[in-house]
Amino acid sequence: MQALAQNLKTVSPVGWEEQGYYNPSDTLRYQIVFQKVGEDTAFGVTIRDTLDADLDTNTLHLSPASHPFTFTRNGLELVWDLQGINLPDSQSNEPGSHGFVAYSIQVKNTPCDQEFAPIYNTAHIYFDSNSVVTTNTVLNTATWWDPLIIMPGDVNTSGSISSADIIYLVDYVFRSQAAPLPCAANGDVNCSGAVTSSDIIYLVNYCFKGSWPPCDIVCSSPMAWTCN
Ligand SMILES: [Ca+2]
Ligand SMILES: [Ca+2]
Repeated sequence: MQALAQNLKTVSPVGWEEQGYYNPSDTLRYQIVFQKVGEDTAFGVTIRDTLDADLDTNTLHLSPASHPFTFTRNGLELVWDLQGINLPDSQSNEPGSHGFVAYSIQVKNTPCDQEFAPIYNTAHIYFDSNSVVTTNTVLNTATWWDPLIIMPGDVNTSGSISSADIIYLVDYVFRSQAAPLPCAANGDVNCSGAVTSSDIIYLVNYCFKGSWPPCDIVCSSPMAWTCN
């Protein structure tokens, strides 16, 4: 069990909630830390990490590691080979028994009206010919439903909901003016899946008659939504 505890996968940002929600424009920074636990030096260490298919390999960037390595990528599988590392074991040299590799990557682009799939990541660490040590699994889920990006009712993406958004929506629905920003979700105030005159009525009722705020999904969030 000690070996498991010393061989970890970490991700930044961790994100919020169990799904690790994060802004899709952010870069995921993964680090794999390893330690030679026990009584023998590890002459070579190999780390294998298979990328989630929803990650964009064009954005893969290797970060500095604790020791020199050679790197190969076979499709989605990343392999760091640290032969000749001569990593001391934890009993003879605890401070020297640690190492890490790291990389950053972004999720594949997805239209902002669609949901992202969860991104799982686990690494496998091989010390010489010993059996594999499998790290913990980290989870991230990109989401456009970051209040900084998607705020139904804030049709013009000004950062707040006001009568200017009603005017913007009227111009779009009846006068074929500019579409809601950054995508239709901000204009789909009643979360029906489309932007129509019903959304204008909904927004008017909210702003001037104290009716329900935009979208149930937003109602259930801890954010306080006001029309100013
Ligand atoms: Ca606005
Ligand atoms: Ca709608």
